[in-house]
Amino acid sequence: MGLNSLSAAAILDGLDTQFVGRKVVYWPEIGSTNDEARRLAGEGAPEGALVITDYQSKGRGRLDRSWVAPRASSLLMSIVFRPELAAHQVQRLTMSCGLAVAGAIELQTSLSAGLKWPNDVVIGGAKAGGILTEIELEGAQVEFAVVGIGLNVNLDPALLPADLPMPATSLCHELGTDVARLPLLWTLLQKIEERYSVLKAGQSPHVEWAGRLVTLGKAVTVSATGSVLNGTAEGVDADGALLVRLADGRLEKVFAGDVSARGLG
Ligand code: BT5
Repeated sequence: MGLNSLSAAAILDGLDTQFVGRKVVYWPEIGSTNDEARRLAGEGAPEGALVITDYQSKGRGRLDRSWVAPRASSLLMSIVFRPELAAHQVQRLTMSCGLAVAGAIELQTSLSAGLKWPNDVVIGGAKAGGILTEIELEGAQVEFAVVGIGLNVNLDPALLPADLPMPATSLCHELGTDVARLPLLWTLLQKIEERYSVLKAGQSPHVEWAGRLVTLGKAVTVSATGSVLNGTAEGVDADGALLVRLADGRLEKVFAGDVSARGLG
């Protein structure tokens, strides 16, 4: 189990990055890694600072939804970034990290990973992970961003609440065998660093990201705060907004919400 046990020393031992994860804080248990990373970022933590844990008592998704993961079953982590992005561009960071998660899964396992707008990692139609990006603003610019990643590695989906809106899965559940978390983490941090460099050079990853989205080209229902749209998911723009073609022919741009393929749940 050596390659499955998390600690700061073990993480640093196999890490092959310049800055992502170079400052690492490991907690056996914490409220939410996003809260702790935000606190550290506010105190001046450098880009790439990583907070990682084996258990969260207050793991969060968007809109105060909870993120549930039995102890040591997952990768639960948050990374501090200081990107030169305007607030409306911050989904670029979520897209980059989503692509990094999908890439790391595919490098470390035989699975194929997809993404679901705006922040889910899916395998075979079920949710295997989620990303929660939170920002602190300085005027209209991002002062810092914290990207939280929850990835179900050796998690038994039967232990999650029964009423999830989308079925859940994990790498282990799909493969039928446990996956060591450290090599997966090392690959993931490396992929995140690579993708972040491209982002910093001013390029949005939206074209590649769109290529991984499982709902594009499908009839979808999009629920945003206070409204529900039915249409066809046609594409995404450079900032990750979903472009939905409505029945009357209009193209609607959706910045935040949840999407489900109609008829498929
Ligand atoms: C997300 O939100 O998917 C983002 C999840 C981010 C979690 C990480 S863990 C490390 C860091 N620290 C935190 O506190 N959070 C981040 P959203 O799209 O809103 O989806 C949340 C919904 O996913 C919940 O309402 C449940 O329905 C479902 N869910 C909860 N736990 C799950 C799990 N382990 N696997 C699959 N689905 C889950």
